[in-house]
Amino acid sequence: MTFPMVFSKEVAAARKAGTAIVALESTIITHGMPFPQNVETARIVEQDVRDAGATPATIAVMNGALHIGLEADVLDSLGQAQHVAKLSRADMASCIAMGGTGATTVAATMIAAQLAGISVFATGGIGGVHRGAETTFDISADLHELAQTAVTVVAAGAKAILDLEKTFEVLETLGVPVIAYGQDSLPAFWSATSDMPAPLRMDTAAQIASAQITRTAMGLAGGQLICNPIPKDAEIAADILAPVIAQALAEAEAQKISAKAVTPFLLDRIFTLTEGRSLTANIALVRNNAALAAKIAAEMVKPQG
Ligand code: PSU
Ligand code: MN
Repeated sequence: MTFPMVFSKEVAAARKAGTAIVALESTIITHGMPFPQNVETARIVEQDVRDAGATPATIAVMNGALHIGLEADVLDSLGQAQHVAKLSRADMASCIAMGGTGATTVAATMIAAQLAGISVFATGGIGGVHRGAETTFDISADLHELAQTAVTVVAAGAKAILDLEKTFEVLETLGVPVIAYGQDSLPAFWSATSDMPAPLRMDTAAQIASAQITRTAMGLAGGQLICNPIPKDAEIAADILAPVIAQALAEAEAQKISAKAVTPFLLDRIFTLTEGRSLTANIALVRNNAALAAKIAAEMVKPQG
């Protein structure tokens, strides 16, 4: 028994040649950004990966097949589709079995990347521990995935709508290396820095690749989270965002938004409340992450000494 896995032309060629590939998720396209910026961004990010010397593999489930790399027309239709499922570890297999279509979250994209032999993945921000998780228990499956699937995830930290302290505590408990790129503090998604010291710091793509390879060689399961700060000229200061996030959270609570709907609801409200500035920053940070991921992927495919 197997399941359908479809590679885009460029990903198939890169696999054959053994060159660097970077996985990209699709929930950010369907649930994280409005149309048409979502499709435009997805395309630009794919080009950023190419420009930095790797092949992009945007991942999604289309009509029951796991797609590793989306042809341009498929990406277009996914970006405009309504009511696409948001797939995590819990629901990816059932979506494939039922012939469905769904976008992959960080957790599901990591699983798909590993199945396809891709070891580096770029996104915006991972899911994490939601504020108020002590009563709702809303903790993203992304965290457990990092603990068990050997894929290096490049993000701008966890989304600042979350309880960042609790998110990093859980990652520590799960044994996930959290590595800040080029600075001592953890970035906070829309803001480049925070007052949280980074557990680990690395300054080169080669160091990051070597750490993942060493981890796997030691028999340690799981990946690593690379926290790459948003470029300074694109950041939104944390004190400007704090009241906006607070308002979005209050609205989510008043409207009893729960489960998978929480993150998309908050991102959409913050987009409106910042008059689009949050989206501009989000696009800048994803592009920055794609470029770093491509460099790490290039290091990963070099013969290791
Ligand atoms: N990063 C972004 N925008 C997003 C997401 C990440 O810049 O929309 C998505 C990712 O797919 C991540 C998901 O896995 O949000 C987390 O959702 P949840 O909190 O329901 O686990
Ligand atoms: Mn959740």
